[in-house]
Amino acid sequence: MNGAQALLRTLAGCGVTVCFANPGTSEMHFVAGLDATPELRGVLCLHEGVATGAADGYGRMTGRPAAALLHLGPGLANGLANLHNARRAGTPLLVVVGEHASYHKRYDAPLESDIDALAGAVSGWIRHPARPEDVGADTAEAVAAAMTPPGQVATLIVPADVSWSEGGAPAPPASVRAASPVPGDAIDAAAAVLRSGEPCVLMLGGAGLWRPGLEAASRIAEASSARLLAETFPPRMERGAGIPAVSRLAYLAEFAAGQMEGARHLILAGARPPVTFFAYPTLASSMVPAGCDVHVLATASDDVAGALTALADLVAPDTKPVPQQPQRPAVPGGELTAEGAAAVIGALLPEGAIVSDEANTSGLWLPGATAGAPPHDWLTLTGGAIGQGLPVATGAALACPGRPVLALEADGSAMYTISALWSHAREQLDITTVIFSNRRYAILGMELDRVTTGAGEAALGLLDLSRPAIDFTALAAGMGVPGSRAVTAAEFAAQLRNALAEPGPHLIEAVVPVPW
Ligand SMILES: Cc1ncc(C[n+]2csc(CCOP(=O)(O)OP(=O)(O)O)c2C)c(N)n1
Repeated sequence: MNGAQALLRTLAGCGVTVCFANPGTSEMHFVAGLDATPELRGVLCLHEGVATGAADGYGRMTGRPAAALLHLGPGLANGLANLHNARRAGTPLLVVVGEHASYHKRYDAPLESDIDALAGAVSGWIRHPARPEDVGADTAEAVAAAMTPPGQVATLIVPADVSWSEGGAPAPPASVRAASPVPGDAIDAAAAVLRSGEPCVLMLGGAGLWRPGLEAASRIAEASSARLLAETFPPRMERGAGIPAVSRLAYLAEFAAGQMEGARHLILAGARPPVTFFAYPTLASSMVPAGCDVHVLATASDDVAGALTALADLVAPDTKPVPQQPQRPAVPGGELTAEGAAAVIGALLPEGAIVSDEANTSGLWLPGATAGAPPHDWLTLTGGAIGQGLPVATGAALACPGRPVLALEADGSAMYTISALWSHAREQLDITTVIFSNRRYAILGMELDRVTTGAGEAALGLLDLSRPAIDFTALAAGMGVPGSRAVTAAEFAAQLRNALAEPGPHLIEAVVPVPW
């Protein structure tokens, strides 16, 4: 058995069943080994940003890593932005990077680069198996490292000669560390804060936004005066009718400040202390109000739901969670707007849907319009690196066959990784992509207005996507995805209904104005 075969057999033995791949010459032995490893499904992605984003979506939905197979330093570099998003999400994800044969490196061949430096920017764990004999154990450890709570990017850099040389053997799975239990002292301290009667915000993040954490948090809020808030960009949030509803902290610092106003205590459960997305000359970076004490109940690597449940049992032993009531907006009429599109989506969102949300400014009304829809999962842009939504939808659909996936995409962001549509078609994934076509980098227009005055034509030209207008239905058709365009709310509703009713991928270009 060669090193590549040992790698593949170990992955299969560790339960890694999907590999999002964009291979090159140094990965040919890995590719050749796939036929003998039917447990591992290779999914071709036409850009590495699709492969890494898809592995992120898969990991967020399953709690287990998918592999992303990338070609040397340049392939890894192409995938970095979505690995950054995965790192911020705490997603379990295994990157396999093929490297030049060890004896070839000193010749400084064209693809030679500093793979370690690139991997180091996003990985919590890096290993280079030096001999085929090491590959099995290193792979098993990589999978366990990726699953270290809450999850991290683990990168295995495999020289081509280690892949092709004999001497490999599969290794059994390595043990995975469980989420750390939260000590009783931290729970008692949070209980004391809640009992003080002083204004308190309980901020939830990570696994705290899944149903058990939300239910415990709802009990706590009911029995105390604590306000609940969710982190601004959660990796995966369970929401909808029957699940306690929690608002997310706003992206805009001015609104977020209002949500935090008056808090004397901030209890963090799986969330980081809130900060503004960027620095602004006139705003503080920290969103913690002056005079507010911060208490860490649980970090993202702790057992967040366990801590919340223990806290609820202390301060709210007889209190039940308050579920969101079912409620859907009416389908509006007239020209399509972002607000109207949100209402249509809220009206039609199917039960069990997975929403990959990269709608940006067009998504302002989505949380409200979908709050009372049947239960669903909501995945957000965790690291601010756009081009995540279509790939994450790809991975989520492969992770959860049988569940409908909606990719809600701003047009500018969609273009970064538009080739994900080709993978949607090739794998016949049940993904409905909605492109909010406002033909602008609208958020940057807003940011420009916030920090400068009198922007001229040259400046505004850099934020304009209308020359030429992007024909998303043609792009979709070119990649095998049936597409349509909607300019009225009624057209959008009819097209969304059809897309959701028919299995396989669809794209709807929703032509909307900028919301202001
Ligand atoms: C990888 C990456 N490159 C560039 C940016 C900077 N950026 C932030 S928002 C944005 C434009 C977003 O436009 P679009 O996706 O169309 O959303 P809209 O603002 O129109 O709602 C850009 C280029 C980024 N966040 N990430």
